[in-house]
Amino acid sequence: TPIYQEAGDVGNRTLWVVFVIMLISSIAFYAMAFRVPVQKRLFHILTAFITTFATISYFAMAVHDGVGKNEITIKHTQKHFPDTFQTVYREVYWARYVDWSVTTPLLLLDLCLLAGLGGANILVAVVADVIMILTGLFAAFTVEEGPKWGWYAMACIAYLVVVYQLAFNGRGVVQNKDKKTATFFSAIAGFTLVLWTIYPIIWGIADGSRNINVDSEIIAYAVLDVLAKPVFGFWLIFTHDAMSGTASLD
Ligand code: RET
Repeated sequence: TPIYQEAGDVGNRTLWVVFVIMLISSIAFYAMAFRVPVQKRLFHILTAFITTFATISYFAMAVHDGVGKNEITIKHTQKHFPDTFQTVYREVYWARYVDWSVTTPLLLLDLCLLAGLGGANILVAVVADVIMILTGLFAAFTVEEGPKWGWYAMACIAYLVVVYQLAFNGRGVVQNKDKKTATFFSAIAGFTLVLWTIYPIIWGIADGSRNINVDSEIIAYAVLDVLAKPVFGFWLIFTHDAMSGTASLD
């Protein structure tokens, strides 16, 4: 008999809660955008778009549309008996990857513009980021262990490129701005890198090796997503608006 690894009530309720958080944050970011002059709206709009995509993706997961299944066969070897095989079906929330493939580049854009990175560096960060998410998606649907961790390794290498752009190039170039902006960039980019690094860890123990159930996986990503999008966004916008002279993109 096959084993089904699926979300229960707790997971489903969590998806709805995050949907509401993302929706309310989006409305707040759009409202805040309208209250500043149009030339100063770029961060507000970018951040509002990020939570808008998350709202759509969480809705899709909550109504169970953005969800597929991954089938793996486990072989049980027994002495003196023929081998038995067991099929495990685990839910794969592919809507996350649709969300991440759009929102993580936009989050990076927020940070790159704050630092004042040049076009080539921004492009490298964004492209590496898209490669990270797409290879992560392939990893999620690959059923054989070898290829699965191969895709995962590729995603991790792409992630290191993103880290390099923010931690080295971003930090270097932001020194040309005023001291407040440099300090703020270090804080919010540091926060981002710590949070983002937890995603591949969760992936490894949830989707990758199936050591935690689907409900725990949903909760772990829910906490990370709320920190990485609404909390990140409010922090960025309030601080940026408060920094005199840097409210526009200069
Ligand atoms: C995957 C698995 C493969 C290895 C790596 C990953 C990284 C994912 C990241 C996701 C960030 C998501 C954010 C969402 C915002 O709400 C794809 C999990 C490295 C860094 C910030």
